[in-house]
Amino acid sequence: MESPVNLRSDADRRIVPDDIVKELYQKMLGVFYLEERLKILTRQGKISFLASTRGHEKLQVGTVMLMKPRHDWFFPYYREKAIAYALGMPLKDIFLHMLSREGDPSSNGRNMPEHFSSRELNLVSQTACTGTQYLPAVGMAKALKKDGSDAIVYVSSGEGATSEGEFFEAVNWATREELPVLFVIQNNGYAISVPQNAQTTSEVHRIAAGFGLPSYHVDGTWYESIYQTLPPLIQRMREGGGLVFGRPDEIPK
Ligand SMILES: Cc1ncc(C[n+]2csc(CCOP(=O)(O)OP(=O)(O)O)c2C)c(N)n1
Repeated sequence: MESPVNLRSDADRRIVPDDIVKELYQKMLGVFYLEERLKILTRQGKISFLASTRGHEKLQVGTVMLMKPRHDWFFPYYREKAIAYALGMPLKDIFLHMLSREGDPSSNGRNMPEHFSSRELNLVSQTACTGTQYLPAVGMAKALKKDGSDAIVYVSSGEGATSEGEFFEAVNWATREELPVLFVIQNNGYAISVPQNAQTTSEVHRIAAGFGLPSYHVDGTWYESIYQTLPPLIQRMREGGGLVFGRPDEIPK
């Protein structure tokens, strides 16, 4: 049977060490089978909302692997159960949350599915309104910087949510104060039925440049590019250098 998980094998395996490739592959497979099961439960009417991570899971799992779980902070959006999974949220808790059951540690079944949160994992839920994760994420980064911590903050959304005012406020604030925030915009080309070209006349990875924030355009389905691009940026943020995004040849030394 053909593998359900594509690692873009040749290039990925040359650059990325074998143990990392294996861990990435195992975790992506875990997410794949999790999604398959959740799809069935949704069709059975047992889950009220499902946003598949299919095609996003390599970026999500692979980014967590390059960060420090339980030390760094995560403000994901609703299409990111692979973040919760890669951070180590137990499968039982993922299912309890998705099925809106009592005992769900995210919200005891009260919040909308796909809105994971966990105190131990430093994982914070957005609200059902898109874009609401951005300003609290920047506030968290400000608190971490004030405390002298080397922890950094991951915040993300699809390209559609970047049209919202909160995104611009957050990018401006984080850039102005050189806060350790990694903005990860997952551009799958569509915000429900709205294509990217109806969203902006610019390109999503160029928007932040207007605020003085260099942007990187990384192929999130190719782990080699993620593996080479993110670590120097993460390191720089940990050392107090604020936030950066840009092309690999622009990475500040
Ligand atoms: C403030 C607000 N406006 C609209 C919606 C309805 N809505 C939910 S998801 C979505 C599309 C978001 O697209 P994108 O940010 O590109 O993420 P994707 O689902 O493509 O990964 C919209 C418009 C919402 N939840 N909140």
